Amino acid sequence: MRLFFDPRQLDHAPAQELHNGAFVPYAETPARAQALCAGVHATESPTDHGEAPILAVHDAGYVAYLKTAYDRWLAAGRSGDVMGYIWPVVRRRALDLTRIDALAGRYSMDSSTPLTADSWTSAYWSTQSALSALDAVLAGDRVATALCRPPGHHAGADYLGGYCFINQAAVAAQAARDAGIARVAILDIDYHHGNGTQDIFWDRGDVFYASVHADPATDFPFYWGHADEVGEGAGEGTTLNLPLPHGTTIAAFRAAQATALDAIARFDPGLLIVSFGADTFEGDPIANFALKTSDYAMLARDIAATGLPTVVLTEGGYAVDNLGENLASFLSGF
Ligand code: SP5
Ligand code: ZN
Repeated sequence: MRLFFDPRQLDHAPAQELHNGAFVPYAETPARAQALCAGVHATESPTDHGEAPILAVHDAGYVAYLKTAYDRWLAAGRSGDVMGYIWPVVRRRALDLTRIDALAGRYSMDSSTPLTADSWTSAYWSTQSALSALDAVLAGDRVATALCRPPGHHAGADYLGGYCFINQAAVAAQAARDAGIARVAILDIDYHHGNGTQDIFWDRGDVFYASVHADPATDFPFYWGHADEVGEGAGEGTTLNLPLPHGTTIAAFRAAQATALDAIARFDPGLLIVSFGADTFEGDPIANFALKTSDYAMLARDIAATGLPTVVLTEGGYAVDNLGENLASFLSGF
């Protein structure tokens, strides 16, 4: 199986995130990418598809923000990483925002995703890896994988959050649509709900989003991922949320994934994109499911049994010492 990764994906390294009222070490570390690479034998560098596939999903003002925010932060006399402190929760409308703090709030959803001098570059190459994996599958490979770090599924069309800046799954899905695939399905099995992916395709009937995740009643991102969220307009019925309780083990997770795969099969897509998070692992330091390393191979075998051409993209997974073997187990199932 072809695997894509670019060393520039290592550069993004925020120092701290604000969580539970305190600054704590940033969980989404470069060491995660090294662990992902260590879990597979060899990776190849992605080809550069430019910014157009990113701009096909993300707001132009948001992309400009990602590229310029750190310089604006320095110009404002700041040091350290860019973080907002005020969010437009109600009066969210087109304003000519110039101050970095106004922009940081406008283009983010949380306080746990600092932006550094390297965030754009790392997220850009993470996205190019995803697009290169898509190319491999469009060229006839049955499955291909991108080691996407930083991850993407919490990033919306015009906001960052949840350690995510560019939504690789969404960019790949849109690129597949633009390559002529009429219907694309995204299966998200990260521990957290992929609010950004859901938002981007919320009112679209051509991209199915199915997610198995920790119940947002107890877990980040809280405001998305409840079972009654099914999409709207042309997208009504093409969003499927399957929240599960703390302590979930493979039996319940696998059954929920089977429900998602059944719905995806009825949608009859030409391509499947898997947002794979290993933060469902029993040893994950920021999550509360109890999957074991060998469970990931079983989940992948169930996915492979659909027979769909599949692009695997990595999302979360913070038990760094186990991340490589969890990825290896998952990929072995294909
Ligand atoms: C891609 C992904 O899995 N994003 C998850 C974002 C969750 N952020 C909220 C939880 C933050 C917990 N941070 C603890 C840091 C300890 N060093
Ligand atoms: Zn996650």
